[in-house]
Amino acid sequence: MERSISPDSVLLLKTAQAAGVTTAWDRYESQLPQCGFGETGLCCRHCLQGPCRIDPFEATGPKYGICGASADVIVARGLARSVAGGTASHSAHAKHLAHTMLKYGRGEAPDYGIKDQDKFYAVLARVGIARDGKSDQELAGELAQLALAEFSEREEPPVWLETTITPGRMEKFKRLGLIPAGLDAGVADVMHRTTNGVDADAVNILLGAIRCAIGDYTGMYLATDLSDILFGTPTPVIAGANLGTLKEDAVNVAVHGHNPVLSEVIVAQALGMEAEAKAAGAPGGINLVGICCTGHEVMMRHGIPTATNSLSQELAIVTGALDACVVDYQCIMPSLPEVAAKYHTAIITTMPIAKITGATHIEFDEKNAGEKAREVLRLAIEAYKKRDPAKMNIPPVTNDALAGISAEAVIKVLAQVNPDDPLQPLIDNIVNGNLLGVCLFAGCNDVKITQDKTFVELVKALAAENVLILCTGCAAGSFARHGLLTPAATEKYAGPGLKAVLTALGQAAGLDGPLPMALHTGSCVDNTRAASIAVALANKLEVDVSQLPVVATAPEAAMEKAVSIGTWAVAMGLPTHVGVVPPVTGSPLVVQVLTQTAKELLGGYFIVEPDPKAAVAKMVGALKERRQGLGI
Ligand code: BF8
Ligand code: SF4
Repeated sequence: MERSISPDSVLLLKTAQAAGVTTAWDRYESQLPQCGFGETGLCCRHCLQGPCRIDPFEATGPKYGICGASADVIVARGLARSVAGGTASHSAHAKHLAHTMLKYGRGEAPDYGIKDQDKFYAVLARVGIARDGKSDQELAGELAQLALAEFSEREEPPVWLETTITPGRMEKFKRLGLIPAGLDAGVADVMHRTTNGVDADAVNILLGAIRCAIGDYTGMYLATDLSDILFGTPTPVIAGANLGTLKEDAVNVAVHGHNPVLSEVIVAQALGMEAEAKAAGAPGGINLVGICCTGHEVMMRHGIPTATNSLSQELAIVTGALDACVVDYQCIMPSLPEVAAKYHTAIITTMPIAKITGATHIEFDEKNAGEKAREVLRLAIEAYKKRDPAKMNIPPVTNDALAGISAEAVIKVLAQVNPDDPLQPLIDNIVNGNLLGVCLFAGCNDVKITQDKTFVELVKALAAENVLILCTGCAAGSFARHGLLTPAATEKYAGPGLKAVLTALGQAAGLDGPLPMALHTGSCVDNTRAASIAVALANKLEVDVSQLPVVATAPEAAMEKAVSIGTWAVAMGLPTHVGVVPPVTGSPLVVQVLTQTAKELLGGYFIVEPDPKAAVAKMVGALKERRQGLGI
């Protein structure tokens, strides 16, 4: 199998092989063939009597685990725990931001403040905190307390859920018992009911997983709100992409992981340390780049280039030009110090819950954030001095990428067309057929399929069908690396209706050409930005999201976080495509619930389709079905 179609990855994979560096792709091959029981979800290790396996092929093979759990129960439990893993990750990210805001409110976080007061006040109003002449600092403390209260057991529905979805959806969730008792409570509930001897009804377990995923949505929404308040709501910005954004003459520092709490301070401190870098022999000063979602956070707020994605993170080191990689948490390969041992790169961990053996740990906290950021950058400058020019091999591949299209930015552009009613032009163009509908691209690269191939095929085909594309996280990173976040891509690939709409919006935004073919909506937690646009459309039309011609896709999904996001997308009413077969095929019942019953219950459902052409046909079919339902 071809490993990647990303030109920089292709070049560096050859370099890695020549240098004897083992990458995720090599380790994947060493795992083959992967265990069929695991692949189909038919393996359980939830108690010490296991592992138990169900044999789906041989009539004489075991059909029940030792405790009596059936294939359906084992598969549903496994999936539910993935959703809990994803939800716990996003929720920890959200809580981290709430704690930062709380510390700011107490005067214990000198490097932080309120960057977007308009959004701050808008969120306060939405969640029901009256300003009453209080200072921003006091209000920040109140908002943080309210945010933290979302996570534990509570009697009232989570505020960030109730105030951000359509009334109809809220009603439906209440009726189906799908409101989590709290965001962490949803995770704990799944862990409880999936342990030995609790829930032994596959459908009931899946409902628990959906409830947990609705908590995931809530935490993600909250995280985006707090990030925007603390660090600014993104506005359109042109940045670079690919590993060619590393510079030969600069101290190259990658910020990698997910949470902007650390990377924002590094960005702020880097400016003040340019002279130090130059004195160390780097005329280009400090060159910051991003990897994974931390990369997207700083890309959309500061125009910092996105170097690469999760799957190809090791290749950033293989350029021989990366002086430091500073990480927070999530999607960071434990192999980084091993790869770095062959080069000069300093791998720096910063979070108490995310250390890596072999890395340098500089523990970060908000009280002394600036000082810690300078310590990190100083280590990068020291590492730069050890760079070996003979090992340097920066691929000559860069692309421009327009990023920072927050929901607020979308509304602002639309308001140029119709100041009184910004959403109307979008609705008009959906109704008149210029736009067939909207597709949100999300999710990861997955080593099991050729990196970026499905992303690129799918996005070109959907754009040709006049589908408006939003993208986040590694999907946005993938498009950036292939030059698809550009006006030129619109000219080349968009169908006539989409091109006309993006050109009109581009003109309204004061650009020379159309808006990019895909709109970079942020990091993975920012998938809720796209959801908020869909909710605004639904509310204006007085319908539910489940009636809108909107679909989602994670064509190269890999992580548990993608599973929890996909699950809440379905819960919100979206047909949701996945291009990698999740470990559920061992239970026809679970497959049926996810792909069919969910549609009857929630309007949203999973479309599992690895073949790109067939996937496009199914998504276009889903959009047309929705249009028909609306009579357009
Ligand atoms: O949260 S898309 S590989 S980097 S999980 Fe990770 Fe997947 Fe990338 Fe961001 Ni999202
Ligand atoms: Fe086996 Fe049941 Fe224990 Fe799972 S919970 S390992 S199926 S005995």
